[in-house]
Amino acid sequence: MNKMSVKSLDHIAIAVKNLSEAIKLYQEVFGVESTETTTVESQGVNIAFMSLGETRIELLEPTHSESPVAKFLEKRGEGLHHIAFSVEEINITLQHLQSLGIRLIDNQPREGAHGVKIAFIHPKNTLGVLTELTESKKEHGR
Ligand code: CMX
Repeated sequence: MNKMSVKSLDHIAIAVKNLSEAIKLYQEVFGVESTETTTVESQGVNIAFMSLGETRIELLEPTHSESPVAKFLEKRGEGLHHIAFSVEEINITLQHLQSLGIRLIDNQPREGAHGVKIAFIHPKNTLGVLTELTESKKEHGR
């Protein structure tokens, strides 16, 4: 691989204090209809995914006070938490980024919502924006 090939913007994630209020805001103010909620206990988050055309908004609510998202809310308040790019082969992409000297938070993929493989790049290398890679394969449609 000569360069990283991002397939699409999978989602934009926003950290929120109260998931049901945030969903309500998106439904009532922005008219977003499709909402799916899930919990990723290993990462301490309740998640709402809302489809918006080809991409999605992901609302993140901490499940407990030690969750990384709880710490984020304490430090920075509600707001943009990360963006996520869809890639086909996450392991190959991570190896490629390492070969370029890009600092990763996850050297190996971890499990995200719905068991999808994800990995975070250190925000120092991505203009201060926490950036997630999410493996997109035809079978799970992401
Ligand atoms: N935006 C910008 N910078 C951020 C950040 C954010 N959201 N979160 C952390 N950082 C910065 C930190 O300030 C820190 O900077 P320094 O190294 O300069 O101190 C650096 O990034 C590393 O952060 P950390 O908290 O020290 O690192 P951890 O390894 O403890 O945490 C992280 C890694 C960021 C992935 C984790 O804190 C986190 O946010 N986890 C939640 C992940 C999440 O959103 N999961 C749901 C995904 C589900 C899915 O998409 O399927």
